[in-house]
Amino acid sequence: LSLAVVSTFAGAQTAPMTPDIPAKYESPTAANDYVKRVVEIPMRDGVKLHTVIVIPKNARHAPILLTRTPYNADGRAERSDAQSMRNLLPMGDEVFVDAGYIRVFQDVRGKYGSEGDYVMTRPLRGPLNDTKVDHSTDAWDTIDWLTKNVPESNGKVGMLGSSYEGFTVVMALVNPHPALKVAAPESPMVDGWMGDDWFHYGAFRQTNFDYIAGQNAKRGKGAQISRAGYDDYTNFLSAGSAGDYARANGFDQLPYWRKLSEHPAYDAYWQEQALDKVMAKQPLKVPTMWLQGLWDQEDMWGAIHSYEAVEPKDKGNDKNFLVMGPWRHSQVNYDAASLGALQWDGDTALRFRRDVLLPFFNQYLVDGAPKANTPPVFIYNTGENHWDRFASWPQARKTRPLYLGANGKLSFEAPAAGDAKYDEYVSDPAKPVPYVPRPVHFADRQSWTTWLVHDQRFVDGRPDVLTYMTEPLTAPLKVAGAPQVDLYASTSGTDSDWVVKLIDVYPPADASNPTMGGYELSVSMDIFRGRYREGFGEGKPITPNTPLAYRFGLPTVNHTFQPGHRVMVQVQSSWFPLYDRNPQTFVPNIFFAKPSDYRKATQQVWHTAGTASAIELPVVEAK
Ligand code: PG9
Repeated sequence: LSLAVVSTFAGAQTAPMTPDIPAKYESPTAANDYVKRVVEIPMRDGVKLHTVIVIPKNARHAPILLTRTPYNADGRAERSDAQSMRNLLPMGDEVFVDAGYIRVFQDVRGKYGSEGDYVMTRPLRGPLNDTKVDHSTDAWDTIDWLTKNVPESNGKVGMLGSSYEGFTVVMALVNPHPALKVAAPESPMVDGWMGDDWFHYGAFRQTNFDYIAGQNAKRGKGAQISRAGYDDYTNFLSAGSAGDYARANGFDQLPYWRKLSEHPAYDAYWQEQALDKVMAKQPLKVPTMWLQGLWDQEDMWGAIHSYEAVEPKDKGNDKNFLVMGPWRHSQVNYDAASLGALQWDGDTALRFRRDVLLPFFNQYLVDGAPKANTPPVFIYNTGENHWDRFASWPQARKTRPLYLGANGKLSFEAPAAGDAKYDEYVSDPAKPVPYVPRPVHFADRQSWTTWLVHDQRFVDGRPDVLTYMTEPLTAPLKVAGAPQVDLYASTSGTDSDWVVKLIDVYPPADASNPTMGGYELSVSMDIFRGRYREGFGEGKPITPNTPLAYRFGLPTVNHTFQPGHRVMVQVQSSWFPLYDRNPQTFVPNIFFAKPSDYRKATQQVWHTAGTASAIELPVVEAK
């Protein structure tokens, strides 16, 4: 026995102290049904962009599906360590894999494997960008290279991607390469001030601190902000202003924070970057499907406003398409049979990807593919639980004012003379209204992705939240378009936020689904920073104790309030800690408000003739 051990040992080729990590290790690929090529594609300025190309084995004349990402191209193309392309690529890609597409992911310049400088949502060349490159040129150069260097392809490229990746799709549409044949910007980041990601009508979204640190502290995966405690309500409240929070967490080192905080108003910095305005200037050259969720907690503005901006120039009604699903942000690429407590009619995202998106892409990308039966507008009715196919949007041609009245009444009848003129509450910045029940934990993904459909009963009844409600409906009430807020309100302060929520109140009991009994489902809601009442370009102090008009659009809806349900409107003046607190005293820049600027204010919502607060509902009248 001892001889055998010695002889085995003597015959061994690998010395015991050979380092155990080889210079290079590659998994065997013979069994894979795809080939992966990783290439560095040169741009016109010499910068090389890291690009992962996944090609079905034996592909010929295959179309290319391209996504340009700040989120690690290598990682986007390795969902699992798989032998099959279907398992390798993200879930949303499965329908394209089954159809034989070549899939390409590329790191945008300056992130992960790509060379160059990273500039957050790099503006187009022009007043804000004096370099020779932007995402429009990078997409052009990439598509040009792909059509010349991927022999398995048919030279036709489609682009798709959600959020930041959707923003890069829109950028590619600004001056599209001729080989770009079709595009789907999914929840694209289009206007960061009006309602995508950074602000909503000027109110800053503090969840962005985590995003900015994660995105900008390093070229690869960035930094995490450490927390004093679990409850972000307490963490942010004890920090003071958003600027105080930033300073305490080292954000002065991050140029993007400095840019954001130097531009609190909708000045040229934001206006120049608003891609819906850019897209509106010329007709679309590439068939484009603008797509987003109806409860998109991150990019609620971009797709619908781009669709609406471009539509007047789509003379042939053959280039501009709109899709809105009953989805959270980016849920189009995942399972969408439910959202929070809401159950849909099957997996709404899969059905869309399979039955609408893929045939649309095939039509323009697959040689000889039939014309797809693509509806100009494909939108989910969230009250009746089905998809609608429409020729145009919005469906409602006019709006009907739903009036806020005395004693919590909400109705289509204007307020009666003799009723109380207003309702009043005290908004205290030391006790802001939470946007979800405490403890608030931004990192809780379930809470973040479903907060827009959270049951609003948790604040209904708070002394600083006003509630107005109709009688139970006797007939369906269908709204299809963007509700407009027409609020007459006064504040004892010199600045104020106004949060307005349009809510579907379910009947008190539902034997089939008991937990939905009395559910207060927000159909559409938003926040408006009062200092921008007279114009977004510059914040101005509010005249105290005077009813003034606040007009702003709420997110688009396609919802039928069912008989037996009631319509509710809630009004409040904070939504914390998602939105930074308004000090309620006018200061030049709210980011840097001092503790003494934060003051209680008495708020009044008016309902008299001449100052009749209402929500203009885009009602589709029954035939
Ligand atoms: N909503 C994210 C984002 C996009 C653009 C800028 C900042 C954030 C995203 O999901 O990509």
